[in-house]
Amino acid sequence: MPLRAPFVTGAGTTTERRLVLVHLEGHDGAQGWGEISALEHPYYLPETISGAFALACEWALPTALAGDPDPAAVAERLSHIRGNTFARAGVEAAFWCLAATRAGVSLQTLLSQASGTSANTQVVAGASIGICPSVDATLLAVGRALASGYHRIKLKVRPGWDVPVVSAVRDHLGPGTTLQVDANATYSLAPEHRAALLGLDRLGLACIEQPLGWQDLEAHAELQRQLSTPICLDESLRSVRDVQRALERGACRSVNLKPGRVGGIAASLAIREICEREHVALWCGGMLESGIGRAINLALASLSGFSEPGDLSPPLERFERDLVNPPYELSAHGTVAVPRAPGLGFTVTPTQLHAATLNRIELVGERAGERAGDHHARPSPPATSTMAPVT
Ligand code: OSB
Ligand code: MG
Repeated sequence: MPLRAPFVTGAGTTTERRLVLVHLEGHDGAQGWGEISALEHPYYLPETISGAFALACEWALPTALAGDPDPAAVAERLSHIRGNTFARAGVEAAFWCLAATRAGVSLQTLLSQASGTSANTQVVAGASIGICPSVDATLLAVGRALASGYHRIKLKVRPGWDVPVVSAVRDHLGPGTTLQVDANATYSLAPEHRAALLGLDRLGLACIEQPLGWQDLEAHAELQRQLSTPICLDESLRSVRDVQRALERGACRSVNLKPGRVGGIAASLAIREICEREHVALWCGGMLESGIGRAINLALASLSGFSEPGDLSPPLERFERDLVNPPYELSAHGTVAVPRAPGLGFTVTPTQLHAATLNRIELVGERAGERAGDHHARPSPPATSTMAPVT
């Protein structure tokens, strides 16, 4: 899916989004959708979208299909796969969606029941603004986001693009608007970086997201002791255990929760519970998803415990076309309404889907089960391995 404009972060530039969709169709005709939202490049986290496609076809789907389709049971089987969180999560999400469809309830209702917590009918959204060519271009983008109704502005920063641009935006906004930054792990504790981070600390930010290395909880804990602004972790939190460790060490005071990054919805529900119990700020992050992935994030973010606006902007703001109908939209109040229809709650448009599809692999009946049963066998390569448009 081509982006309307490149999305630039400290981790790299995205101009076109390749995603992997997981579509389940049961013998009863019930359907489930999931989305694998790993990025194209390995500069955000190690997982790439091409690798995740292979892992889903060769391991995650066969494992998921090899037993009880109950989503908690699927999540348990998938938990034996190490890493590869985005691939696992996309497959698992499709089973949550399928279960909701079969129960005749919305994904939101299923998640609310599974977590024993209440849910909101509207979810507050924030805007994530990439690194722009100039301060003026940034102010323009911020102005557009405010006019759209967003309740929070998140600016991407990196060394050399931080205190001056963020101060200019803070001056423009005044002290009352929620502003935060996301560094995508581009800073260190070297003196010049530390000075910039201390400069950001004076700008009244809601949080500084992932300033330091993706594997470095200790450095974040050290930095958090020196900042009054809460550190929020993104890349560093790839499991329930990671969240526990980060909180124990004081490495963050805010959690960006992306179901793909933590390995799925079951893990997300456990993290939600921890954050609610420990009164830790929690919000739902984004991965430039299509309407399918956004719909799943939306259902999750509607649960109690999500205390801050999420990266839940409509896909049509970034992409020329989306895959769902009615479109995923932002209200004039800067919220997104959670659909009440059974399952995903949005209809996937076959024409859009077909037009956007580059490659497709189908696992059918016994074949899927057969491949899944034998964990020790080397799986055969995918049936279709070229990236050619489907005609
Ligand atoms: O670091 O939060 C991030 C998008 C892709 C990869 C990483 C990140 C992002 C975002 C969210 O900032 C943007 C969105 O999905 O609206
Ligand atoms: Mg981030």
